[in-house]
Amino acid sequence: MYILHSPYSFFHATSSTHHMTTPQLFQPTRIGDIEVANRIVMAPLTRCRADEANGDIPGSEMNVAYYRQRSGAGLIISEGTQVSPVGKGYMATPGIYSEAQVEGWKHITQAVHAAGSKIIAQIWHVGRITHPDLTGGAHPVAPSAIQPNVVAYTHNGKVEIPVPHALSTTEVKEVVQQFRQAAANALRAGFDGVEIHGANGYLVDQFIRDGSNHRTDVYGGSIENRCRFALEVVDACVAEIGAGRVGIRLSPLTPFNDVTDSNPQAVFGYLVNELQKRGIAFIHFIEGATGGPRDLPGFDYAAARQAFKGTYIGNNGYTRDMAIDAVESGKVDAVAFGRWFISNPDLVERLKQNAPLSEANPSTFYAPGPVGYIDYPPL
Ligand code: 8OZ
Repeated sequence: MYILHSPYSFFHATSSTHHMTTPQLFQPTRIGDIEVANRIVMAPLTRCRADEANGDIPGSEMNVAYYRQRSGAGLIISEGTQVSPVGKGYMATPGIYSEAQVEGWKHITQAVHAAGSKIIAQIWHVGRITHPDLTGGAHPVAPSAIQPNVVAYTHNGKVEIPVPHALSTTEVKEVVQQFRQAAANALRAGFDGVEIHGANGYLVDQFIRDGSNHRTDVYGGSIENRCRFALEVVDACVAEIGAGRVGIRLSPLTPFNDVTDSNPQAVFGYLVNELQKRGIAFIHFIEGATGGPRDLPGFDYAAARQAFKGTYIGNNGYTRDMAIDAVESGKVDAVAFGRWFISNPDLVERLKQNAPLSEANPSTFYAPGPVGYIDYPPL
């Protein structure tokens, strides 16, 4: 056979003796209403490079270049974007509550779409994990007035986090509306949907867990009550943009940001069942400790995968082989990579080719400027 490159001869060559299959990880699918080119997700990554002086605005040329470079991902989940000024917990993280922020995000979503990928906004409220130096002077808020054993990093250096103000029942409802507005803003900014940040010890997680929620109103006490805030946020986003464009990130076992729960299986098991009833697009699980060991006891991810019929996105320390196997075996529908996407803008191509991966430099994770942000070379 000498017409080596005709599709016909290629078809015969592959379908007869050497049948080569592309792992499902690299094949298209749907995540809710969103069609994606592959099952590799870029995890949300705080990079602290928004325009803070002008109001926490994203969308500089550098920000656009960063996301465009990573558009090989089937789906990009944006860095956490705060739903209000007091929901901000780190320097120079972008917001999604002002018109200028919405305009800024448009530059990013347009660039990602032009490059053939999809992008959703991770909508975020840090709750007690902040300091007035980061919020324009506003006092941190939380389910209960319990100080976390965590420090904040501000322009004045490392500072102690104060005892937070416990939100009143009325104030909780106002925060739900801020998430709803953030979902509306995300669609106006050109995002394909939202991921509610329900993980890593921030506000939603602080409500879920009994270590940080000692409330005696309808938002505290029983498992149903502790999940009420998360589910009201989900319902508000679903009402605003539709269930097929809403997902949530959960980390049932993480100790990150000083969160604890006496029975993660019970509370997160209930939450997963309730999320299934609502038909949301996906649950994004950080399996184990965020950025740490995966094999912690106390939550059955396989049971959650069975209970939830939407897309299951797995995350935390996946290698190429783990990701391919997890999708092939049906343990997960998609895999999110965080750290590897920092230092390998063309991560999907490298995984396809089984090419070596570059290591990220942690000293540039949250530092301003282009170094360690847009200067990692592709293959
Ligand atoms: C690391 C540094 C700053 C923020 C998270 C949003 O843990 C974060 C975060 C992580 O989800």
